[in-house]
Amino acid sequence: MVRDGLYQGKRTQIDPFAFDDAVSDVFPDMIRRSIPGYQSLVDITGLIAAKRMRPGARCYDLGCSHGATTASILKAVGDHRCEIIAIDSSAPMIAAAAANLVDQRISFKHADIRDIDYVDASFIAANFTLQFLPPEDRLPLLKKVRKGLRHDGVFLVSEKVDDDGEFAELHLDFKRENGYSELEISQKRAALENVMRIDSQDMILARLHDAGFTDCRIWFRCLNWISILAAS
Ligand code: GEK
Repeated sequence: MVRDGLYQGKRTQIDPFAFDDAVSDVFPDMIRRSIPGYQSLVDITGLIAAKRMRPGARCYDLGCSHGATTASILKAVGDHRCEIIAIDSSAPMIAAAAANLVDQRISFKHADIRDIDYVDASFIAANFTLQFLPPEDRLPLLKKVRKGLRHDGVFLVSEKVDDDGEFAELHLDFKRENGYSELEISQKRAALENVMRIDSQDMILARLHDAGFTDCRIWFRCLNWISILAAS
């Protein structure tokens, strides 16, 4: 795994964060050192998906990056027949996912998750992806996702939440503990401004409700990072 040192050097200008080659090259290290609970959440996402996926079931992985969630789902379903559609709008990310995961059951799509027609899905996962959409595009996407689920299907969505200062401060401690310097933390924060726009937990739950998800449960939380299982 290549260590993330992207924001180590002092920059005179901070460009908006993008999922480009440089980010993709260090991505597995970056996400593990940045999101508390990431590995457990991804591992359990697979177990949750496997419970919903009968043989032949279809699922979608929205913003698949290097394919960690898809890999977890495949591990949990074992040899069962299924179809996983793994989508990412970043060319280097989807190329890395396709190189990492060679399995006939996966279709990789280099596409925007807002442009996909979701059909007959037993499970749809969006692990830390919706927070990168413009806020006004989130409800229309959630409506499409809900319509694309089977009646017994479930949507799993994970996001950073805007919370009280204590968890946000502890999240910074988590990053420091994982070797990020104050300069790296502040430069990355500046790069993410206006790119990653987070909502409160209440706002996320209200939006899911507005999209028609009547049964929403928070199944995972680590500091200011949460994951919700949404069904209707
Ligand atoms: C994981 N789920 O490892 N359409 C498609 N992809 C998008 C869009 C969009 N509109 N916007 C952003 N992405 C992964 C981690 S990372 C989270 C997800 C993070 C993609 C983007 O290219 C990136 O690969 C991913 O969403 C977000 O479990 O970096 O914090």
